[in-house]
Amino acid sequence: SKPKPWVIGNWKMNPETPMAQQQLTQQLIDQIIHDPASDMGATTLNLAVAPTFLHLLMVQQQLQQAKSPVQVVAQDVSRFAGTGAYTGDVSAQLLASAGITITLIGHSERRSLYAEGAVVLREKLQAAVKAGLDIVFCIGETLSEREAGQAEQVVLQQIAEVFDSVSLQDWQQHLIIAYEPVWAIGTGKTASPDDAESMHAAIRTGLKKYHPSLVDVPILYGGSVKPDNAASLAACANINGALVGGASLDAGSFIKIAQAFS
Ligand code: G2H
Repeated sequence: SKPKPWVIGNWKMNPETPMAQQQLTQQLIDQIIHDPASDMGATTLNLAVAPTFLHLLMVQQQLQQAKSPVQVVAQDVSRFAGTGAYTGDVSAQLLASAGITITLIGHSERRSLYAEGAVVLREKLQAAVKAGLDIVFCIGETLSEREAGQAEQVVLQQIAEVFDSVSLQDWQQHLIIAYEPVWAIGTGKTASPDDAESMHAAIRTGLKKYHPSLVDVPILYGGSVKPDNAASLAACANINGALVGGASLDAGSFIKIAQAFS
């Protein structure tokens, strides 16, 4: 059985003002309410957006007050658990105590722009599971790695290097994988459905080797997902949803993508 799909809008460091954040949120609320036939977020789809830390609670409150099925996701989490003297950081425990139940970890922008590697990502995974968060763990190869024929090996290594940082039970209950080929992020290039599907199948086979129960870990695709390529990605057997950057900043586009996966 295919796991229930996820469509997550990664707003990154957008939009610019609190009012623009509220407007985008309101558009999601309105357009989803106006499309009751799709039943989005209730039984067929997990639908979520990831605003900045600055706007996370504001957006969450707005969605909750409107009884919207859209959930909020943190874009990142501190490597340090609990509370304490960590200027500028937001821990998993602070997120959990504010009702945020899920976070991204290891997005390629964190890996490349902030030099986050296995050591940091293992600590972030541990901090997140300790606080009971669900995690969208992002992996993906660069263009040069793909051209060198190493895409699968790189991606499986990104799982291997963190795998034992959390328990098998955490993997079964709290982990979602997002495969985002770095060369497809924000570039307008998408992996073809065939390339994406073959990587997703390889990831699933890799996970099953750790334990057969990991066959059900949702594996999302990310990298220039748009309304016009969402349906062909959604049709792939091993693609269980999408992590959407640029296109999630337009409510109409984001909802079309969500509909393709619902
Ligand atoms: C990949 C993706 C969302 P975009 O970073 O995480 O962004 O859809 O803009 O490529």
